[in-house]
Amino acid sequence: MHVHYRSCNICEATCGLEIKYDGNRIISIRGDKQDPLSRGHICPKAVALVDIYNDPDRLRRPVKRIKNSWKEISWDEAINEAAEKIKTIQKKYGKNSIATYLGNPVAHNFGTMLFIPFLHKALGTKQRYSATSIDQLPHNLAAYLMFGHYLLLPVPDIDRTNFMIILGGNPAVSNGSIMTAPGFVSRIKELLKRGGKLAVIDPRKSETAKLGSKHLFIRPGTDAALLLSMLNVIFKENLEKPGRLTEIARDFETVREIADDFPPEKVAEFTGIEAEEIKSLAREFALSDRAVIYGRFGASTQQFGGITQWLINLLNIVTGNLDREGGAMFTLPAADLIAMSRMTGSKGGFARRHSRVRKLPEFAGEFPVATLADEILTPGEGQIKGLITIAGNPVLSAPNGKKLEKALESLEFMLAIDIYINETTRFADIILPPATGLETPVFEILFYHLSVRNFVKYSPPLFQKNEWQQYDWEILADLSARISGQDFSPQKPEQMIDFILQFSPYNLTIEKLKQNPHGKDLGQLKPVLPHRLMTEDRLIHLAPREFVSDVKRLKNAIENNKRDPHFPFLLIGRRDIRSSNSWMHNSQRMVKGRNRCKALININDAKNLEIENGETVKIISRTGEIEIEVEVTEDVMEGVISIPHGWGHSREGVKLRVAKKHPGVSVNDITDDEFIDKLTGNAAFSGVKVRVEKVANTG
Ligand SMILES: Nc1nc2c(c(=O)[nH]1)N[C@H]1C(S)=C(S)[C@@H](COP(=O)(O)OP(=O)(O)OC[C@H]3O[C@@H](n4cnc5c(=O)[nH]c(N)nc54)[C@H](O)[C@@H]3O)O[C@H]1N2
Ligand SMILES: Nc1nc2c(c(=O)[nH]1)N[C@H]1C(S)=C(S)[C@@H](COP(=O)(O)OP(=O)(O)OC[C@H]3O[C@@H](n4cnc5c(=O)[nH]c(N)nc54)[C@H](O)[C@@H]3O)O[C@H]1N2
Ligand code: SF4
Ligand SMILES: [Mo]
Repeated sequence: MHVHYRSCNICEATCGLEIKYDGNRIISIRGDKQDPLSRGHICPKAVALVDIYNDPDRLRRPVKRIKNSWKEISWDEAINEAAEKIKTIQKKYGKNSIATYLGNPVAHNFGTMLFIPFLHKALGTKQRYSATSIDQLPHNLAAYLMFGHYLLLPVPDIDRTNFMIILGGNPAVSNGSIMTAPGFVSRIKELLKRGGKLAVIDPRKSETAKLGSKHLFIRPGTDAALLLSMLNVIFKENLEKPGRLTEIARDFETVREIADDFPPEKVAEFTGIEAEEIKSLAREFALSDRAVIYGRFGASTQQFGGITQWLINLLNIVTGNLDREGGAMFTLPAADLIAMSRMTGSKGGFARRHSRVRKLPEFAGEFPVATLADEILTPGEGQIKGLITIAGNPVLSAPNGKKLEKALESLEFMLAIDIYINETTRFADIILPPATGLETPVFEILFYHLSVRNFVKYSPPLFQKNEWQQYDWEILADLSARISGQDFSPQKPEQMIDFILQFSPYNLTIEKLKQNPHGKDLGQLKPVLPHRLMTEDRLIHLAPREFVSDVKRLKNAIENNKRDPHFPFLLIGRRDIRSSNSWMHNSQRMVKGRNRCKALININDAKNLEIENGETVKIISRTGEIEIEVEVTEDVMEGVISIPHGWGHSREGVKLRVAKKHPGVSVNDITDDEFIDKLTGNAAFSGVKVRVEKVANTG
């Protein structure tokens, strides 16, 4: 029996694992107590890594679709045919006729991340999409416009704070996002034990809210109004204390003027939070010596996601909590993409061009996923004719999945680099399946930028891939070379990491990291401003015009606030500890037991509609309808429905035997591709208007 140590790369927590194995049989997977960051924490998904390793439905060789069946073909034939099809389409319709979509697991595989630029270079297409714009684009835009780099994302210093406010995040289940804090629950328990407080603002009394000292229900999509009125109180009562940030930030006066317009009384009805509650929250926050506001998914994927993330940063700044112990801090990672970009210049960039059909702004070279279907379905110069998806399942993850399905069906060619034949990849002509999970090395380069301590770890593969398997990066290298006729002759991903490691002061190499199988703690977060700022004037920009001018839209929404009689409910999402977005439901131990794909409805709403717990109802929106079991609860706000995403595996042609037995329904069949944050183009999943109807003859 042997022991292998590695990081789990399923979610952003990057927990250390201790894996006992014999040959290629896994004996146990436990938390690695010697990992200095995760200290032994893991969640049930880590164990499912074995199921993915052994999954008979996982593709191991390339497949080609011939009508409705799939045929295994050789790597050479598959990549060659894909490259030829792509070249033919680009020759006929132009470079932009091929689009790419990158899904979430790309961010957890350094080889994939480092080699995607080669594919984009080979393709020369401006039609680029990723899960960013159905997730954290507002965070990236706020970082870019305020601090000068899309990765300068402040992280809550959770281990040293005394007061944490969480808006739109449920780290007790998600294990944290833009906050690599494995073992979040124990970290919060430590905060409470040292006399600190946690306040959660969420339309649902979530698992995280239940841990906290205070929970306030908020109407979905109204966080920006709450935050502006908190600023209003802080300025009015002279509670601002930016301290040393005064010298390194500009435009304080503009912020004060904007906030002046938003007294708590004006936003109380809109947000559903009483003016007195807002005042006391603002006071408590401003008067705490170490406090941090942290907003995540629910505060980002909504109509006002962009300004919400801006306002969260502002609140941390005016109270002096940015770049300070116990506040919102920046990391100094060992593989520092921010430092490296001083050389490469890739800091971000916003609205340098707009999408063809709906004129939505580009961010960092990508257009919003909410308009991908339009770009495929709308004829004309520049129409997308071919698509490459890499580790993405947008049929289940993008808004209005049904429309996207129609779009995918109409493509002349689709290539998927993926491990499964799922809801999205079943439309592909060719699927190229990489080695994955325990067969890959792990170096969570992005998440070391977002970690609550400076930390780094390299884990080699546990199992060597077979000689006929390829890594994602090898597929990308081969495909790029065959498309461009040019060998980018890149180094291996590990060599590229060695190069990036030189931009930090830690003097590390992959070889040195291999000597630290539990990872290397690089210490608590330290103040790094102003020298880490990437704005041209090396100042924090408190009032970027993009945000300032978007405040008007919020003001209008507050003034015209009324319930839509046809769609009186607002939809929100939630996560389950045993799911990872859409793709882990083919593991029996992740799906067994109770049905997890349910709609939560408030007890009073259920009474009014004469709906009972466990009943199946119809939920209808502008874009479609689904039938789903309801759970009646006091934990969700009145007028709100909560449904998890990533389900809906009963679609024809999906080759996931376990998942098909626990299919659930896809909430993105009723979310709306036209309901977006108009500033950033990010999808608005929170606050989609729906109505609930009884289904005839349920019994
Ligand atoms: N309504 C609603 N919609 C949402 C969300 C929500 O909360 N509510 N959440 C949003 C968020 S935060 C995100 S990040 C997106 C996720 O959106 P996506 O990234 O599009 O969806 P995933 O379900 O993560 O799909 C991952 C895909 O990668 C494949 N895969 C897994 N491992 C590998 C690998 O090693 N290599 C390759 N090549 N492929 C692999 C899987 O088979 C699957 O097809 O969904 C978003 N959509
Ligand atoms: N178990 C598990 N863990 C995961 C994932 C998973 O699928 N499963 N996915 C991973 C990914 S890709 C991501 S991005 C992260 C996301 O991780 P988190 O950011 O923690 O996101 P969620 O768990 O979806 O929690 C969002 C919370 O926002 C609330 N909310 C909804 N709308 C609003 C609103 O308008 N205002 C406010 N204030 N709150 C609102 C919801 O009720 C919910 O409690 O999780 C990651 N971790
Ligand atoms: S919390 Fe995330 S990183 Fe940790 S074991 Fe679970 S899935 Fe893996
Ligand atoms: Mo995400």
